[in-house]
Amino acid sequence: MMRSGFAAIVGPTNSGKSSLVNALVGEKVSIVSPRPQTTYHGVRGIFTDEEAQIVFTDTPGLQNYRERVAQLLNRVTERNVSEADAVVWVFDVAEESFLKKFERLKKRVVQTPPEKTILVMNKVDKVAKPSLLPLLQRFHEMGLFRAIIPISALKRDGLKNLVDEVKRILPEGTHLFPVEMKTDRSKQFQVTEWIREQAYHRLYDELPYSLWVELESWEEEETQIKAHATIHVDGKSKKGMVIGKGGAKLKDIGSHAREGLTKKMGKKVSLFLNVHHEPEWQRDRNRLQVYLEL
Ligand SMILES: Nc1nc2c(ncn2[C@@H]2O[C@H](COP(=O)(O)OP(=O)(O)O)[C@@H](O)[C@H]2O)c(=O)[nH]1
Ligand SMILES: [Mg+2]
Repeated sequence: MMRSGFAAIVGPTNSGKSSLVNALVGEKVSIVSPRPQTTYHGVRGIFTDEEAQIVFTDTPGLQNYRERVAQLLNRVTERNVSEADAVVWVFDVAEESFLKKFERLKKRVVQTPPEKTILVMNKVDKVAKPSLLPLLQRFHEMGLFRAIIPISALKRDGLKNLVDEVKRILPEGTHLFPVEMKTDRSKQFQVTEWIREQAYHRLYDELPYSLWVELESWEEEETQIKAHATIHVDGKSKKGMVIGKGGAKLKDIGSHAREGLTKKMGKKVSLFLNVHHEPEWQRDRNRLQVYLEL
């Protein structure tokens, strides 16, 4: 019997959700960063074996801020949860405030029935094993989860346990996507994301949501891709930061994104980037909704 369905990956920001989806799929489909709030969209990573096809949906980290952007990002996540057969909560157990974060999100956890809800304790590579036991016990007693699974997305530990557990939740069904497909996102989307990821890496302290990338043109041939893209920022000073001295920062962002994309796409990728200062684009609700696909 073949099973198939959707598993939403949710949790606080920076808990390793995108890393986990990439590890499960065996390929990078979603961008990762040490900064919080990197994922904006529901990005699907597709896992297929002989028994099942699981469509894991990476989601923006849940926020308690009252800011408009945070609220819209929460909505992206909520929608993905409501469409899912299984819900996988991911927490960083190595983080000091992990239990506090859990308590804050509990009102959301209880919204899905335990039969379809799994708790993943991520980053166990950073903690001593014995300290996990009381935690496992505590979460088990809550009765909110059908399974509690310690993993390390980074070291790829415990992934099989998670996959097996999700398989048990999914309904009977055939493939939802072609077997060789790893993500529902287009190459064009990936290009803009890989640029955003590099901008995040290189502008460590300035951001978080004040930057987005728009594709201006796309030319694909058998051996190469040429893309023009614009990095939109919301402040004049930020434009300068993204460009850097003599254009050095922008060049750096472009060359690292290009390197990753060339590897990923299996053909030469050339990127042409420019930066556009757009005052307060985040306050433009319509525009944000279009960008976040709401
Ligand atoms: N040590 C360790 N670091 C991890 C693990 N999973 C993710 N990370 C790191 O945690 C940070 C946030 O990861 P990311 O996947 O972007 O988190 P997200 O915001 O939940 O999507 C990145 O620096 C990752 O490399 C893990 O299992 N162990
Ligand atoms: Mg993420």
